[in-house]
Amino acid sequence: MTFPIVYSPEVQAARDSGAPLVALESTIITHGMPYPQNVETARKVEAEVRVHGAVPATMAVMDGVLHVGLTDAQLEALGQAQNVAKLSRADIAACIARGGTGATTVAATMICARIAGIAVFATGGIGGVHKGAEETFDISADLQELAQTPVTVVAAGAKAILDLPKTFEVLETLGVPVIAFGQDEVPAFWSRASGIPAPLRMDSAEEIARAHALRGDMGIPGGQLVANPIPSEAEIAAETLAPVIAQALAEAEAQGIAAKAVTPFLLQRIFELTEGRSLAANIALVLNNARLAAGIAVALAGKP
Ligand code: PSU
Ligand code: MN
Repeated sequence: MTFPIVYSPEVQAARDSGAPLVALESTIITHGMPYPQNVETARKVEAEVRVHGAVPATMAVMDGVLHVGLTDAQLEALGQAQNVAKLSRADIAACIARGGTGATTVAATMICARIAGIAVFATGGIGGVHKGAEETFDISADLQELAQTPVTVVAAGAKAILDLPKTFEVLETLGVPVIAFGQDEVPAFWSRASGIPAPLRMDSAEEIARAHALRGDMGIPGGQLVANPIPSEAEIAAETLAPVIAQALAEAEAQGIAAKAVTPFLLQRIFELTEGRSLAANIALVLNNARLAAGIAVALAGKP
């Protein structure tokens, strides 16, 4: 490697023994949830991956070094840090070059996972096409990354703050497989239903692992998006959320929030407006995704 990369002791041991690994992002920690729930959730997500037979590798850039796997102290420090950059494909190399510190979005985490040879990644929701994109052109770099980088991403769909039909249309255009897990429609992050039929449906981790491996064998670039519905007991009905999302979007527009700030602003306002209910749902769905991702990683490693 010609750049500074450090594997945590746990991840290094997994690499040495060929144990299955699951990549985790860090933007959800620094920009997606408030402290201390962010660090508590990150710890629970890592534990969930371990319980299901894989080793978690949370990605972050700290002081110019790409970290694959964070120690508990590093996780705590990142969760408390202020003014951490939100890194995507465009700026991760620049951050390392400058000796900076930044959290990885879905796009940047996929890049890190590929570098580390990790095939599976669990997160909450991917970025996508924002409502009003026909005016703002705001489309997350996560979608392009899914088209290029061979990592299977387990998410609860795209966040309901987005224009879901346009998001899935772009994924289709980019040739990204969108696989709903165990149901016929794609989930909508905080709720199980979106009304959008799933392009693909799979019911087992093994099948998803086989499709991932086959794409590699066939030389098809890019990853897979596994859209894993939030557990029923944790979901929030779309009707309940619609006015909250509308209010958050209106505030973002009134305050001129743009570019990278849009998604964190909306998530924060929705947490506030739902008095934490959206946060509880967010935590439940990330844990659910960690579980499935571990199952896929175990299946890919060919271990029972
Ligand atoms: N999903 C969450 N919380 C988050 C994000 C996703 O539940 O904080 C983050 C992810 O890191 C995703 C990013 O890649 O938001 C998308 O940002 P943007 O829309 O600016 O591309
Ligand atoms: Mn954007």
